Amino acid sequence: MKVGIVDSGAGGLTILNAIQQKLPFLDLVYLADDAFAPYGSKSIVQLQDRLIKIGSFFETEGVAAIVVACNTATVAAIDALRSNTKLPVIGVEPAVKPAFRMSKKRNVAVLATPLTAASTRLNQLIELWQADSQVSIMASPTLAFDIDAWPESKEKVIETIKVLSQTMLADEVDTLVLACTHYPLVKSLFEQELGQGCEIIEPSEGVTAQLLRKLQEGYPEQIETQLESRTKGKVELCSSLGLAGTPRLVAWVQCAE
Ligand code: DGN
Repeated sequence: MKVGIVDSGAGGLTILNAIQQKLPFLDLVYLADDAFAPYGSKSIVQLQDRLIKIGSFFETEGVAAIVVACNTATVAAIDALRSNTKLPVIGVEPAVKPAFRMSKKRNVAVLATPLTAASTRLNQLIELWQADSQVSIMASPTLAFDIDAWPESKEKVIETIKVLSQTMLADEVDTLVLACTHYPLVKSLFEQELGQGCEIIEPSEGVTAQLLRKLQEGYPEQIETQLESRTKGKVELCSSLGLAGTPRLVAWVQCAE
């Protein structure tokens, strides 16, 4: 059984990793949509249009479900994608609920792209779970893009994380929600700056659990058998710029444009 995963770049690999660990029998097609990156600086309409096209691509690939492994694309365009495909679509949401539960000082920071930070969805989630906690929403317009440009951008990434972490430490934040799937790729840099007094939360396990639920709903018997087997699925990495050597993808992007 095949599942499609999309992000603007490398960020969704953090989700792919978790899926592979928990559901190793799945064949995974990962699309790094680098021809359209960064998603964080696109308009909602542009992202809706793009995700609908990506949905059609995954349909032609014969996937059983689509994982939108990107907070920005989820808040901006998941509803549009769901209305345009019959496939189950799993998105990734900022993990604010566990963060508010975990924070002893009742002081949480959420770090995201500007589009996610300003989204109605993030603000609704905060309103729902915040209770008496303080929350700082922090947006970085460059961090996801710079992480994709690693290792050339290493110094820039380190500097950005240092500056963001200093603000969080000054605010006495004890729980940080990484609300962009690129950020867990550099979790160790955050840990280095923030020290042990700050928990860092990311969403990959939650997304994997949700994917499993959806697949069990659609294919109960097949999934039960696969969960018991030791079959290992294939992983195909595609890039819409063709960087990963996938001519099929390049052709698809050209005809979709
Ligand atoms: N990984 C994307 C997210 O979770 O929001 C980043 C999108 C981007 O391209 N900036």
